[in-house]
Amino acid sequence: MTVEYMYADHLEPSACPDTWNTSMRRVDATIWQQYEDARSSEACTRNGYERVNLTTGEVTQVWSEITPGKEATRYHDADRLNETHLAVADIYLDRVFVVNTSSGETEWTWNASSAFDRESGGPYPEDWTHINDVEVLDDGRIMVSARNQDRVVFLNRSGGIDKGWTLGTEDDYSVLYEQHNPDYIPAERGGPAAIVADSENNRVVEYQRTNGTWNRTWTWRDGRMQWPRDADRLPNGHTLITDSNGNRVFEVNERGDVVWSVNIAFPYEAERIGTGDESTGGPSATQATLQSRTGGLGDRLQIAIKQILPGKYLNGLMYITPPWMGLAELLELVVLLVGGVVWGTTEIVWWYRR
Ligand SMILES: [Ca+2]
Ligand SMILES: [Ca+2]
Ligand SMILES: [Ca+2]
Repeated sequence: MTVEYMYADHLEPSACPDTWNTSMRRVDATIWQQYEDARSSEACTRNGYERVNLTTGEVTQVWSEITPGKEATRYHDADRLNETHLAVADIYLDRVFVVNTSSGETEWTWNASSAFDRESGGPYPEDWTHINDVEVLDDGRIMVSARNQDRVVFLNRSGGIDKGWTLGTEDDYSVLYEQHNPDYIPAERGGPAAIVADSENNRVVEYQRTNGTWNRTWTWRDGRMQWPRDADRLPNGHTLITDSNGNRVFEVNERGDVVWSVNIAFPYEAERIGTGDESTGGPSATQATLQSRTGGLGDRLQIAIKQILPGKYLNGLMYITPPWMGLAELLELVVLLVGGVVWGTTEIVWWYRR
């Protein structure tokens, strides 16, 4: 009953370091100067990895590191490499590094700049790659999700990308659109396959690797799904899905039916306790002969209504509205406001004409 997780804790300016370790400086001097200027007034973030014993409640700090600022500087993920080492998805410096948690030393680094153009992805360097997930594979490689490049890449430990393995192409939204949390399913469980929360496409997908290419073998979406950010294939062939702006965590079976669903405000990711990390032990969609769900008539109607507003704006709107507000409530609010304005204007016009 022990759980390990990554956290990001925003600190008051007074709790932030006076001087930053030089390794924490961005290559770009302009941005660094902005941090220097803002340091007296701006908060910073402690990114840490800790372990909690759910029986006793005892919390053990494993490792942590402070980054300047708040936005796009909080690490989203770390994965355990062995007893003493973690692989960290460094969203701040656009890299993946392996840290020895006993010595605090960084022992291995892969810089995204060795593989991607500065013109790719988001604004450089503020939120360039938005690296949001890292997974240490049994074969020694590290799988990395570069959200803003719409790509999942496979790193070998000699420090390069396994080029033929990259899943997704920037701005080819038919494959991936700003994904989160890819999980690797190895050959012995019916892979190689990757199950991915294809967030901006409002779906969860699985790609199977056949003859050196990735082919989509499974898709799940319904009308409510909005910005999913995690999907775990469970050992029994079910899939645990985290629907961030749909405000729910739920599980679907092999036929694609929802077997249970819990409403929860803006979840990021979910784990089934006892089945191992992410999709450990889960079969590929091909092996478990999973059925896709792409939405019935009601779902398609809901999806069509949602498409009136571009996904990014809708996600932004869902992000700022209270968690109890779903798509239906949002539409009701729009009807109320538009109706109110039209009614009010009509009344005023009639008043003056009288
Ligand atoms: Ca991970
Ligand atoms: Ca997952
Ligand atoms: Ca998970």
